[in-house]
Amino acid sequence: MRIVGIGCCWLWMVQLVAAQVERVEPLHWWAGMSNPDVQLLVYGEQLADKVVSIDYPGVQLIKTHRPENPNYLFLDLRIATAAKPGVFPIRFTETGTEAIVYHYELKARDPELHRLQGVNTSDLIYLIMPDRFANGDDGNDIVPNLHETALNRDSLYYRHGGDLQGIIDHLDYLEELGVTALWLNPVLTNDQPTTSYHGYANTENYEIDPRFGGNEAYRKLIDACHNRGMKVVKDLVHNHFGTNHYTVRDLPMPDWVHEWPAYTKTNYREQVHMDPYASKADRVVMVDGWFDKQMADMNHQNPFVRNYITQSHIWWIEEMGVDGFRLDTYAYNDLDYMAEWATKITEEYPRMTFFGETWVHGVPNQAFFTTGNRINQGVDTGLQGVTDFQGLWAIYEALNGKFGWMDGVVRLYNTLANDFMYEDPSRNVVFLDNHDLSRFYSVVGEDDLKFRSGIAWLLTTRGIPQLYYGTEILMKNYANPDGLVREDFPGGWKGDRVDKFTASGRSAAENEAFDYVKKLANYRKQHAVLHTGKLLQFIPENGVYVYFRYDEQATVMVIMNSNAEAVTLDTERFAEGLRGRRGAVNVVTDEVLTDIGRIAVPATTTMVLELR
Ligand SMILES: [Ca+2]
Ligand SMILES: [Ca+2]
Repeated sequence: MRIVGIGCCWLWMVQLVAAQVERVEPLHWWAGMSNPDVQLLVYGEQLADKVVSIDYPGVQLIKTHRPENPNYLFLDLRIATAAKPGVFPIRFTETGTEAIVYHYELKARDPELHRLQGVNTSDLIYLIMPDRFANGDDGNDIVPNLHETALNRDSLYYRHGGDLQGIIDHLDYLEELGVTALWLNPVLTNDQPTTSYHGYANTENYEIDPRFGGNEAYRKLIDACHNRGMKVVKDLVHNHFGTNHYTVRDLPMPDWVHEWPAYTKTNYREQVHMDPYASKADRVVMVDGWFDKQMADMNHQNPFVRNYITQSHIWWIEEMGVDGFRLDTYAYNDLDYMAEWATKITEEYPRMTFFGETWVHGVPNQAFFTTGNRINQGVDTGLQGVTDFQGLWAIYEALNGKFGWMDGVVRLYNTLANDFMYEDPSRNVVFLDNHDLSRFYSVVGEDDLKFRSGIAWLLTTRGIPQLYYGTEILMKNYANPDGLVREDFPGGWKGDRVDKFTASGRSAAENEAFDYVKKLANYRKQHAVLHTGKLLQFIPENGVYVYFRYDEQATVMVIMNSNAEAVTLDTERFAEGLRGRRGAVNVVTDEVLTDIGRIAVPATTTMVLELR
């Protein structure tokens, strides 16, 4: 369906050039982008001596770069506003040989993209590891020309066969739960020999892994989500490529990746970015050291690397209409590059949203990476939001710790009190677990009351809540090794013994958990006060933490009783939040409270009240 006629050109072109121009990336570009410049990477055998020419109205070849490796050329193109969509020949000539012609396409931009909303506080993000959620097409489980062909559902390390069709097949389930956005762990092709299922070692930048269904399945998923008003967050890895990426196997230039005399791991210490006393040696190892042996650390000081990565991200927005980005291993990147990246993305798409993974320790360390230069970082990264690990540890302490001057629920209060360090803390993504962490139900000792209490906090505090697949059905386990928290969603595979996508396949406790999440998530979805309402919190006393979300229309009161005993709360102290309201409805139970002067709060319970 997409531009009939290109197929003929393509066949003709393949016959002419397949031997020498293997790849041109980005695969295609668009007329009418606000940034007129694009840099094409051309890969093929012995291109170094070719003279390149382009003859197409509005497209100017500004410069041909010839890096050390003769198999690469980089072409700087400037595309005038007046350039029309179409296919144009790029000619590669050399004395005494026939010209190679590569047909490159400038597409028309999709006018629908102006509707791009980004992912914001109105959303509930659901994180899926695509290999482990559902297998919608067993025909793609094994792709023989890729390096890893073993499929073994009993192994924590092998592929299990989950794919994008499996996600499409369960969108009803997710919509019923109250999910409005999906974040998938990276889905680009990872043609690595082992443990390629997790997706964090891409070997292609323009291809969805065929084991997930390829680019067409990704388009189908995004369209299916958009048709339901759901969004899709793409997980991006700037920091590294898989070692089987063709540009890593055949480096365009010696400084394409960070090479070390012997394998050098990063030190995983974010502190070196902000430490006024840090040694240069430690900084270099943090940013230029490798995250893992299968993951080549990209040299972000190299402008060709920057262009190659940034353009591929713009391509996925324009090509597929992805709604948001999650930026992996944020602290391991070169921050000057990340600032440039954010500028280029937001100049092209002012409403695009993105948040960075900041698995770091302490609010200042986390805020350091965010936009606004609030603490004189020296670089304004442009990073809108972060994965709020500080909130995560605070809710763990609130649920599992013992109340004290600095402990228990006080940790939650203290953590939010530090929000002044962010330009806009509401853009932070709050969560209870993810693909790298022990599952929340296990963290709270499989205590159903603590589980519900955490869910209530997740869906009422500030920020964009994120749920990890299976948390809603009490999936459990500790992240040691990681595979234990990446188990298959029961029912996602043909022949599974139970199907927990359906109420009849779930136990009573699992249904209770599912229904609890569903009730609060859908309440949140329908009530703007929990998206954009202000937050007002009170100093916790006697193990009870009280906060309000309020706007002109509505007030929601949240009471977190962290005690193992029921309490009766005298609410006089909270008059500022009650704003004259005398009654309430319990959002979870629908129980009506006619007098909220004193409120009975059960043990280990977070009560969510809509004040009347
Ligand atoms: Ca499959
Ligand atoms: Ca790095």
